[in-house]
Amino acid sequence: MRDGDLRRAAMAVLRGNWEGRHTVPSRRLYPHQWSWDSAFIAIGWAHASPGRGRRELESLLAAQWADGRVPQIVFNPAVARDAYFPGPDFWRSRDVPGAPAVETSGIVQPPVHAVAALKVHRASPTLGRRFLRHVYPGLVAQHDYLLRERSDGSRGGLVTIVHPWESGQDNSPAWDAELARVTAGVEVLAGHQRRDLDHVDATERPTAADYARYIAIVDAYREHGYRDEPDAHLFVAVDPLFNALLAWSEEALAEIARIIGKPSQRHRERAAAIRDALLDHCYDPAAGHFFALDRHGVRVEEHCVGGLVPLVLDLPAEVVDALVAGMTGPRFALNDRVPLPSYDLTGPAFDTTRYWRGPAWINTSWLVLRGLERHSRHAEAATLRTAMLNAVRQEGFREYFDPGTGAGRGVADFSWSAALTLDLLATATTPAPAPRPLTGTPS
Ligand code: 2M8
Repeated sequence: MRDGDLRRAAMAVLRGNWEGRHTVPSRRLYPHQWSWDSAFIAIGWAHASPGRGRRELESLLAAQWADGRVPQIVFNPAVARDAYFPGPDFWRSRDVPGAPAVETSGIVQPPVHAVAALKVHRASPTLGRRFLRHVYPGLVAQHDYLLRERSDGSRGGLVTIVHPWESGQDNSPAWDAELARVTAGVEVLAGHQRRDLDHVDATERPTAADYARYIAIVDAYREHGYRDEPDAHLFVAVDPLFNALLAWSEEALAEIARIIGKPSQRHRERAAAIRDALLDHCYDPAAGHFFALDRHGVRVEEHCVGGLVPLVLDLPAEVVDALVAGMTGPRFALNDRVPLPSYDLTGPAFDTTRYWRGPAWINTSWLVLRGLERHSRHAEAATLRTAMLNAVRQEGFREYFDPGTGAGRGVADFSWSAALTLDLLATATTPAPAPRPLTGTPS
């Protein structure tokens, strides 16, 4: 398939999943609006219809809670209440003071939205300045919530996630040990009906034992009115991907602030502080990888693709070299056929089919690709870009891909796979702009 045909096919997926104010990740499996999906999708719309990109982010921010949290899911009232589990009757956001009028879940997802807003602005800068003025306060409040409620100042100020769903890498082996501490049996699922298994083979999805724990974690948080009180959380972890995207988005906020004539220094300082904390706490020089932390701040030595995502930040050269060595070595086996696996190909928990335990995803590879470009690792970036395009060309815009064969898995017509393909095609010949130096020198 030629680039022009691939572009048209990607645009057809986004148009087919457009709901008037937002885009569903998948009509069948995910029929509502998802937070970080919307950010990636807006990046795709920036190339196809910047107006839709703006609406995508504005509709998500319209569902922001009074405390600043941007919810993981915004439920579409026009969709059957039981079309997705856990749906609005499970989360019961309407019972919570400060929740928006539209029903949402009570947790968050990785904050890559300021990066998306900046890309949407750059696609149509004249109109976009008004757009940036409109979304800037919500994006600042989103970060303020995380830095205020999810960080106690320990671990250098890194923010925590309080549910595996908040990482976006739901059943990653990085969460296994922390999740195992949640004492919930499958009886927790009684009275609930998982809808994911109507659409995707059970071997690709989280197990019933995992789902029982996911539900128990939300039950506890909901009982606390989704307030981040210490005993509200059965699960606490630090995710390098989540924190790297927060820092990257702070850099984007600095640029947005500059464009709309507001002070930007605080954003640059925050970005640098998070980057430094990632280096101090999550980076293991012996392994050459960024690891997640458990609730006690101990590194979880599982090599997950999220541990390569800090490449989007300004990093010391020896750290970049080590990450690239890990990516091209046996654990991630960078090649031009299949995007990066979500988890160590040689790891004890590796699984070719279960979605965040091995399969290759377009969004995480896209993040790593942008990181490689930032550090002028053009050869590796070109290889990864070829792999991503080969995957979608051969298999279509699937949700994820078998990390060995490249066979498409999960649902078809998955929005962020299409959206980020549009970004890849649009940026083929444009070298990434030189990174702006941050406050402070990387240690
Ligand atoms: C997957 O997560 C949802 C829960 O949020 C699910 O499995 O039901 C993940 O891949 C997540 O990263 C993604 O945002 C979501 C929608 O595409 O699906």
